[in-house]
Amino acid sequence: MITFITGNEHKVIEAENIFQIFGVKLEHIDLGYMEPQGTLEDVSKFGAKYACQELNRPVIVEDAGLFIRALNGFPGTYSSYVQDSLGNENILKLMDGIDDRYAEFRSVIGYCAPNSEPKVFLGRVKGQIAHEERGNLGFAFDPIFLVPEEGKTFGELTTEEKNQFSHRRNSLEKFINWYVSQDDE
Ligand code: ITT
Ligand code: NA
Repeated sequence: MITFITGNEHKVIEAENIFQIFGVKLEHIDLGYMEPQGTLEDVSKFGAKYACQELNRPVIVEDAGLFIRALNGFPGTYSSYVQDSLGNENILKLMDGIDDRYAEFRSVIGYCAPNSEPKVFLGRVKGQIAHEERGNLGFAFDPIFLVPEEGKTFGELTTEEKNQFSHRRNSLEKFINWYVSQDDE
C-alpha cells in the first residue's frame, strides 16, 4: 500500500486509475506542506521526505508543470500559480502570433520511505499549445494542450485515454515498476 500526498483531486483520480492498471493499492492523504522554490525534482524530494517523516510510512508526492518552449519553459515550476492567476485564456494570448507551439508536461514523482533518502521518477509527454480551448474533461491546462497524434486536446480525452500516455502515467509507471521490483529483493 502506497500513500499519495496531494491536495489536487484530479491527480488522485488519475493516479487511482493508473495504480489499478498495475494492480497496486493506493490511498490518498491531503497533508498541506510548504513547497520550496526549485526544480520539480527539488520540490518532490522535499515533499516526499517531509510527508514521510510526518506520517512515518512510505509516501509519494508529485510536482508537475507545463513547459512551453517558445516561452522559455514558462510556466514550468510556476504552473499551479500561473493557472490560478493568469489562466488558459491569457496563456493563449501570450502565444498569439507565435508559430512554435511545442510544449511538454512533466511530472516528477517523489518517493520516500522511513529511514531512507527520497527517490524521484520523471515522466514527460510532448504536445502543442492549441489555438483555442477545447474540451471540458480533465483540469487546468488540459483544454489548451493538444496531442497532435490524437488530433485532440487533453481536455477532449477521458481519464482512461489520457492515462494511456500522459506525463503522470509515465512517471507513475516508472515508479510502480521500481517499487514492485523492490518487493522481490
Ligand atoms: P499538489 O502539489 O497538492 O499535488 P498542485 O495542483 O499544486 O497539487 P503541482 O504543484 O504539481 O500540483 O502543480 C502543477 C500544476 O500544473 C497544477 O496545479 C496544474 O495547474 C498543472 N498541471 C499539472 N498536471 C496537469 C495535467 O495533467 N493537466 C493539466 N494541468 C496540469
Ligand atoms: Na503544489
